[in-house]
Amino acid sequence: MLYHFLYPLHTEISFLNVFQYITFRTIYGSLTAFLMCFILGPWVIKKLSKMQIGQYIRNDGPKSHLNKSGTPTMGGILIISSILVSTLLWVDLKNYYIWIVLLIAVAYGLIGFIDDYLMQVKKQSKGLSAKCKLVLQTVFALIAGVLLYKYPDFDTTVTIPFFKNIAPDLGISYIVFAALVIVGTSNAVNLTDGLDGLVTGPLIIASVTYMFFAYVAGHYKIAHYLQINYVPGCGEITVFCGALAGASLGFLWFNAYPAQIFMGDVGSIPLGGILGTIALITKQEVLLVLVGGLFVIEALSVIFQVGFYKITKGQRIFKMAPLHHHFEIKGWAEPKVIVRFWIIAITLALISMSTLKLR
Ligand code: 57M
Repeated sequence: MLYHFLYPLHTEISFLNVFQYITFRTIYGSLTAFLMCFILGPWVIKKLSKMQIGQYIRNDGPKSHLNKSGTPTMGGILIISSILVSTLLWVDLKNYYIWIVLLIAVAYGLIGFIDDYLMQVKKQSKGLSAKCKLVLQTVFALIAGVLLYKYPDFDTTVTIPFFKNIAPDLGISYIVFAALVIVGTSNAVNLTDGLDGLVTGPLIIASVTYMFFAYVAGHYKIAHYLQINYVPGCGEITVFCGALAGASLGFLWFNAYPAQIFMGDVGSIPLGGILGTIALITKQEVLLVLVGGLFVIEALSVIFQVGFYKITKGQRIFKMAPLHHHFEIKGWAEPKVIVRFWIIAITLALISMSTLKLR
């Protein structure tokens, strides 16, 4: 909105010309979202504690988690609201892609909210069933897929990192592919959210990485020079990535070990969905396996653990899945697991950036 109100005035006040620059709006979009989370954080924590919206801790997990019982949860409300406010303030609202990513943010936010609401507020032992969550996630992901497919400027080829000559055109099946990416990322991020700041750190890393990819893909000359897909209009996603990184950073202030607040499903489900959608829009879909490699590793640890457990009727590969629990049970201190997993996420993000040159 600031862009729409202030930029047109640049003919009278030349300083307002800066509003045309994506870089300027990205920086201030990040700061807006960061400050919103940072300033409102203590108030939200107090409010959630007063409403007794505290985390219930399963007693079959690592024992160190039992003293986390009652930690305020549903902090995702703060993250998603900060992203929404900052985005509405700083982006060009005429941009088509922004509305797709906002659709996923709001729809997935509501799915997560209902799930948390049933468990944390209504104190039911179970929230939405896994099946119901998956169906709802798939429906909205398919809608996003259709919206992308229908957009005339959108290309349904898939870029394979390191192989610039391999780019299969999925045609209409891109819709199903898009849904798989969005739903898969949402669930992988949700599984990773099991230690203080464990998911927030890598989310910041992934959003900063995609901030670069969105800027580059939306800039005709740079995209051409680096030989990556040029996506007209994708530059605005840079501003959105800034808001995502800023809000996550502001939340991390309170979610860092020992956490004063958890994000809940209302945070992890939409944040993962958003990341998947950004990967699609920037045409760096397959690269998400590397940018969000930590989420992939965590999800695979669950798939292998559950598969092996079923096949062998009770035997396990890991001491407990997802993988972070395995290291906790092995005796690593929680902050050590968290920081080491962040180091892995940073390394993978750096490797993914190298694909800009290696192809
Ligand atoms: C949610 N949620 C955390 C918090 C957070 C299929 C199965 C592997 C599913 C998996 C599962 O349910 N995962 C998704 C993970 C929970 O955190 C809440 O949930 C939100 C995210 N959705 O924001 O509100 C707990 O995680 C800890 N936490 C922190 N700091 C944070 O900043 O310490 C979260 C955020 C919190 C807190 O303790 O209560 C969770 O782990 O439940 N299930 C599991 O992860 C379970 N694994 C399991 O059953 N493994 C089995 C195999 C055969 C599937 C095995 O390996 O034997 C474990 N989860 C827990 N206890 N809590 C089992 C033991």
